[in-house]
Amino acid sequence: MPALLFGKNKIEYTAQAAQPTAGGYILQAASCAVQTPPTPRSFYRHGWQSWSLATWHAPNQNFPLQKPVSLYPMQIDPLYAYNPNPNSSWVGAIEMDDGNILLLGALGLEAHVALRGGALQGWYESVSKDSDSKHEWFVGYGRENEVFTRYAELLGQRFGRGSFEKAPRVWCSWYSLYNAIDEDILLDTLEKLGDLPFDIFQLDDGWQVSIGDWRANTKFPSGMAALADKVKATGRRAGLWLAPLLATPSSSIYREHQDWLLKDEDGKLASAGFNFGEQLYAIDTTHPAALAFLAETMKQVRAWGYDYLKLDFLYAGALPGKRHIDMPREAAYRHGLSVMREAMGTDAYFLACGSPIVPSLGLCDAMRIGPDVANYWDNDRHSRLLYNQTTPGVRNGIRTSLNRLWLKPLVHTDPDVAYFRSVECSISPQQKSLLRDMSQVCQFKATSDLPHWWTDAERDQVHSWLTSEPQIERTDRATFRLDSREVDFSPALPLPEPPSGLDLLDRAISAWGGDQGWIMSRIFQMRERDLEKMKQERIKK
Ligand code: 9PG
Repeated sequence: MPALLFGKNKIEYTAQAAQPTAGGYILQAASCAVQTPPTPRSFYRHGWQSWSLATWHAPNQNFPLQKPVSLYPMQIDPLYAYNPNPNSSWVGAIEMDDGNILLLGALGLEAHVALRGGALQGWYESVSKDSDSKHEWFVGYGRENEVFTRYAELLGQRFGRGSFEKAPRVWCSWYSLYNAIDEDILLDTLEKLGDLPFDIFQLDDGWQVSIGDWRANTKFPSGMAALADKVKATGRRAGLWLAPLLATPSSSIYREHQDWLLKDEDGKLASAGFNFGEQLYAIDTTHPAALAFLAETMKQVRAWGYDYLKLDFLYAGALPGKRHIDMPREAAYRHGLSVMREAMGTDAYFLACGSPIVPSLGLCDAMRIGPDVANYWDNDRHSRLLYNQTTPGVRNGIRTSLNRLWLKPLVHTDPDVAYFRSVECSISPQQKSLLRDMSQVCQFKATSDLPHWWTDAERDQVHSWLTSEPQIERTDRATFRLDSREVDFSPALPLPEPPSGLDLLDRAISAWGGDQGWIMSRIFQMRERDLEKMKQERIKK
């Protein structure tokens, strides 16, 4: 077997061709294998989209299946959900006892890496007929930081980078008000933010008629442009959330344009998961009329005055299925994204969320690099019983974001919001400060706290967080020096012990419940009612 040389180390490989490059080699192969030195200490697994788990774990660790199954399209790459070997999207790596790593990373779309049979095995899902030459990989060996940096550099050469120098500081409505936003409460919040230096006031989910009908609902009687004007009058820019690649049964797209939606192999509508109390379907980004709708939607929100766009649930554009034009799924997604980017203009700031990572590079300015945070550290039912690390929680958010920091040279990295409030919040002060430090490390600051929830001291903390720009030095995988302060994110890193014994029954019942649409819809409705109550009690007084 031919070998790659790294100093005195010889690493055997199979691929059509290998050429040296700075820091390693470029392989050409639709599928390739790189032999790993014996007994690697851990394996780096990289989840497909923003919310999917990225982690280091023991090479022989067997994971229970993540549940519930109905959420697979929304949380992981559904094509590999049942693989007994953990699947890594585009890139995988192993760490040796001496602390060096060996990384295999794709430089193209639709690529996967697994650790199997003593080798890092990489394959491209859709192989073009012409040759292996279009299917490139980077193999690097050495210090973790350096190897990932070189991989990111090569990705940047192929896909491009975001063009804004600094990330704006964002107030976002989701993690306090959730769907319970309306015109009055937002204007009240805007006023109470006073002169705190937020650059963006961003409306999240809750303003639209339905998922697919991107018009103001009855809670916004003055319309979307009027609200943007009010935001701009405070010297801030207006931000808006949309999930443009989704459509639910209550939308007019579902009723009138089923030809715009992705189908499965049997010609039925492909599921894009379950959320908002409804089944989710995906827009087919190869359909000309659907593309025209996407472009029109982007132009409309810009015309209203929104120039920070959080485009969410983007994975829907890259799901496996039958498309109007038969093309590889991530290429189809990238095409859809480029049409939206073009329509919104380069002067808009585009945050991609729930987005497949590599296919979004160069088209967005920022990317969510982990699951949602929440006003709690962890949800044991989700993380341990259902073995699902993609659902909301501070621990899940920090873990995956930390393991995605290598993306920083390519895109602004959004670890989700930080919390300062003590009301409506069960995170400990230490956990809150860890989350804040994560936003400093990512150099992306956002919060959703309602200003009247803050004590004076908390408001001061928000101010100094927004205005400070500490020197950041990474001292190890999980440790940093921010100016002269040591920060250690390791409390968020361990994965839960898989359930056993009686817990397995509990797991089965929870997993079953999670797959019942009617139960999930009921839970959604109850949550909405609770939120309204919380709003009446906490906000309106
Ligand atoms: C609005 C929210 C917020 C949030 C986004 C996204 O896997 N899941 O079940 C899942 C559902 C929702 C979700 C993330 C994951 O939240 O990340 O910031 O905008 O939508 O609905």
